[in-house]
Amino acid sequence: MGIRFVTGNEGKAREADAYLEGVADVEQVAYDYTEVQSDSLEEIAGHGAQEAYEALEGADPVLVDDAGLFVDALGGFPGPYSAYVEDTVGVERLWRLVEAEDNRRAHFRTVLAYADGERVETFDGSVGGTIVAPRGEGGFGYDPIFEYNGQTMAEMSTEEKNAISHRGRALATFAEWLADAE
Ligand code: ITT
Ligand code: NA
Repeated sequence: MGIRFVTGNEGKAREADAYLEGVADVEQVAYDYTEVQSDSLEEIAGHGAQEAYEALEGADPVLVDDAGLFVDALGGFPGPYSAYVEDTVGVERLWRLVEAEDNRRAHFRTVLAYADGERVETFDGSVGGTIVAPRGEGGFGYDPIFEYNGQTMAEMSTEEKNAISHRGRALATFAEWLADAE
């Protein structure tokens, strides 16, 4: 089956495509859905998926992915503001902010929302790690400063990252659901 991954972020689509190989054909579609004001990633992603499905021509289901980085010492910042903070403050300066803290624990969380015109379903995944000085050339976004088990996510291949990441975990739950739904 074909799935339209609605995102402006190539990295997300690349990871979903690799993960769902043999399960679904992932096509990246750029559509600027409304990000409703909410602290709930489920609500933001669910609304986005429903809106994108209605606005786009075609029958293939859509997936939306709403993610954030939550730093413990910063009260969960940047959280739902992660995209804005990446664009304004930047990844290097976020590291500088966390460098001063004793507790550098953080987690990534993502919510995938699926819409096929009949139903909207959400699947979430998260992973805990440590904020470190930037290392690595792979991945995207905050990957260079997020360390898991001795490696930053930017030092991992797509497959390695998918095996442990928030997105990989959400995609695993989604793939299980899809297999049961078919
Ligand atoms: P779309 O909304 O078009 O999907 P986006 O990049 O704006 O793309 P988000 O709002 O979900 O997506 O992303 C929040 C921020 O978190 C943004 O700065 C991303 O680069 C970053 N991010 C999301 N997933 C990530 C991951 O797996 N690794 C590193 N950074 C990630
Ligand atoms: Na976004």
